[in-house]
Amino acid sequence: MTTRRKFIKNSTLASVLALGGLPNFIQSAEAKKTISTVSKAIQKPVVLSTWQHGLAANDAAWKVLAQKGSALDAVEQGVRVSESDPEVTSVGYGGLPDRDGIVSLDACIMDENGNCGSVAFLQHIKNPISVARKVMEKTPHIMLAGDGALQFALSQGFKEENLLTEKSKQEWEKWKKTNNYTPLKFDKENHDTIGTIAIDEHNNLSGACTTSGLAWKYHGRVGDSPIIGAGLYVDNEVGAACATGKGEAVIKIVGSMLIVELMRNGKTPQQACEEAVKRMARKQSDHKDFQVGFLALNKNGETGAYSLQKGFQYALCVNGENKLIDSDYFVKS
Ligand code: SD4
Repeated sequence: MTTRRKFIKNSTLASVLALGGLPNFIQSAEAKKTISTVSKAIQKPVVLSTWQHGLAANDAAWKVLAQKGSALDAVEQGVRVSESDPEVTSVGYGGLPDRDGIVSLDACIMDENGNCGSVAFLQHIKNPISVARKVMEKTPHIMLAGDGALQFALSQGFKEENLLTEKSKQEWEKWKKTNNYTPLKFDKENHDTIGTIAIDEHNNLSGACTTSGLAWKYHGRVGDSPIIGAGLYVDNEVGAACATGKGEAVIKIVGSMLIVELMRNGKTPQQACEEAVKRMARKQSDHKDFQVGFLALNKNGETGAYSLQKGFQYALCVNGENKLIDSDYFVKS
């Protein structure tokens, strides 16, 4: 059996080799020296976020990271920007409602010590990620849902607000006229949940994920985004991963946890994302009809991204330089 220590070493070595690094014959002492040189050569901190609005999230996260702040604070501050932006219609305030016209939000957060907090089916609170963080820090629990989550948020000083903007209400009314109460399919266009993962100066990883979920969903539906292991997972020994797209498909393969475990076993972040998407495709015969995208980051600051379909973009910020990147994808025809 391979020990965890060996896994970590193998995974570091695999990362180095993937960078065109060490020849196979190198002795382990030399290898160690070279690995640490290479690791230092990779810039940290690093933060990456799903979709185009991930650029604004990264900017906010970077402000924290650049001042030697923690990855945990960075990811929370980052995703709050998307949550508060009414133009982002899949997250927080302005998120498209369920088929009954009610906005309900899901979010989770995880830190470098394996602590996590989550809220599901939360209504009337603009920044569910901060409620999730309070669940993590102030309760003996990990996940609060529905009315209980709202009650808890209010007890922590969060303000109750109407999250349905006029624009989202109009979209819902338009949809109602033509759609006979049938939820949308999770096609390639209708979602843009924010997932943000980061490594800070102190070499600590954290992640956050927050969404209003699928537009016109059944009232009460909860996706992958608040589920630790599905929408987000962080293991400070190995790496972090997050997901966007059809939550039902991500939950079935426990996508983010799977990616972290693949990295633990020696895959690079890119290889791990690809393997998770391929597993999903193998096991879910309708995979051509929906979109899922994953992001991953390892302890060396290396990143990966892969999606089922064309069109997944993510924002990567290294050394203060924030770029939007087109992800590679699986379904090529
Ligand atoms: C969900 N995964 O609720 C979320 C939605 C999403 O980009 O990611 N949209 O299933």
